[in-house]
Amino acid sequence: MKKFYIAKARRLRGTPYSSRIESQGLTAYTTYNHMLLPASFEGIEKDYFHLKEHVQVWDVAAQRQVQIIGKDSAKLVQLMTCRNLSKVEVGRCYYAPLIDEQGKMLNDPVILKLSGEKWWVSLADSDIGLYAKGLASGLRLQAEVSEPDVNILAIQGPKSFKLMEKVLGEKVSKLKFFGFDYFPFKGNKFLIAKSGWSKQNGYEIYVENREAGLNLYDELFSAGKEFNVKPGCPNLIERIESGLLSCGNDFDNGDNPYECGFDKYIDIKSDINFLGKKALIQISKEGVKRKLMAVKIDLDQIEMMEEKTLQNGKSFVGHLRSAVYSPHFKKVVGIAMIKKEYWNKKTTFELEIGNKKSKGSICDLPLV
Ligand code: THG
Repeated sequence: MKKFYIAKARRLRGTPYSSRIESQGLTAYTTYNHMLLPASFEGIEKDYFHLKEHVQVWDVAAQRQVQIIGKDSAKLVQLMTCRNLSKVEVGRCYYAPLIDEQGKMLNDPVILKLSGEKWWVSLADSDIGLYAKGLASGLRLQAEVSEPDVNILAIQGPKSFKLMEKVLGEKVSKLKFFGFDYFPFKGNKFLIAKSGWSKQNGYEIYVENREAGLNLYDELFSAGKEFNVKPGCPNLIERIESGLLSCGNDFDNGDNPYECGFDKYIDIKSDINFLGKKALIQISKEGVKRKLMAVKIDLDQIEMMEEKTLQNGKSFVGHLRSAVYSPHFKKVVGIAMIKKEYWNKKTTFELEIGNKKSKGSICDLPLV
C-alpha cells in the first residue's frame, strides 16, 4: 500500500489532544467532521489486540456536538430523526438515524437531552449543523444551533472499568450502558456516558473545558500504567467484527434506514413529526430490495477506497462498502449492501480485484 501524508491546515481542525497523541506514537490520521481523527498508532492489528485486552484512551473530538437550545429544541431534533424522541430522559443516550425529506440517511448520531430545552447531537461525519440551522431559520423555530467546544475522550477496552473507577471514583462504574451523568475531577465537572464506538466496553467523557480535559488526559495515562493503558482510536477491524456502522462508508445519502437495519429506531406509527415520514411509510409498504450484511472473503488483505462489486457468475449480488483483514476470522471481513435475492446466507459470491477473483460468503450482522 502506498503511503501519503495528510497536509495540515486550519480548515482541517486539530483537537486539544492532537499534540499529545502525536508525541505518543500516532501513525495515521483520517478526517471526520472537518477535523483530525486518529486512525492508527502501532498499526491497526496491534491496536486491535491491545484494545481487546487492555484499555485505550481515544481522541474522538471529531464526534462533534450540534447543540440545540430553545423552546423549539425538542421539535427541531425530532424533525431530523425517525426515532421517537417523545419520551427521552435526561441522563440517557439515544442512537438515532437522521434522515432527509426523501427518507434517506444523513447521519447516525448519539442524541443526548441535557435538560428541558438543551440537546446535544453527537455527530458522525456529515454537516448536520448546517442542516439544523437551515431548518430552524426556514421554519422560524425558537432554536439556537451551534457547535460548542466539546472534545470527547473515549476510554475503551475491558480494563476501562478499572481505570475509570481509579480516576473518577467508584460511582462512575455504576453507570448503565448508554446512561450518562456528571462526575467531578480536581474541581471540574465532566459529563460521562457509558458508550463508545467499540464493543469492548467503555466510557465517553464529554470535555467542555480544554485545560481541565488535558489534566484528566494526563491523569488517565499515569493512573493507567498498571492497566497497560495506550492511546488508541476507533479500530477498523474491531468495529467491522462488532457490526458498528460507519456513516459515509457503510451507508450514505443514497440509502434508507431500513436498508441499514435501523428498523428498531424507526417509528412511523406514532403521531410524531419528522421529515421523510411519508417516504418511510411508502418504503415500509413496498419492503426493501437490499440491506447491509456482513461478508467474509478468502483474501489476506484488501484496500477500500470505493465500493466494490460482488458478483455471482454474471449476476450482481451487492456492493462491498467496508472491508479489512481480520486476524480472528483469518480472512477479510466486511460490510456490504446485498440484493434481496442473495440474503439467503448459503449463497457465495466472487470479488474481482485486478485480475484476481476471490470467493466470499454472506452472513448476518454482527459477525460471530
Ligand atoms: N459516540 C458518540 N458520538 C458518536 C459516536 C459514538 N458519533 C459518531 C458515531 N459514533 C455515531 N455512530 C454510532 C454507531 C453505533 C453506536 C454509537 C454511535 C453504538 N451502537 C450500539 C450498537 O449498535 O450495538 C448501541 C445502540 C443502542 O443501544 O441503541 O454504540 O460512538 N458520543
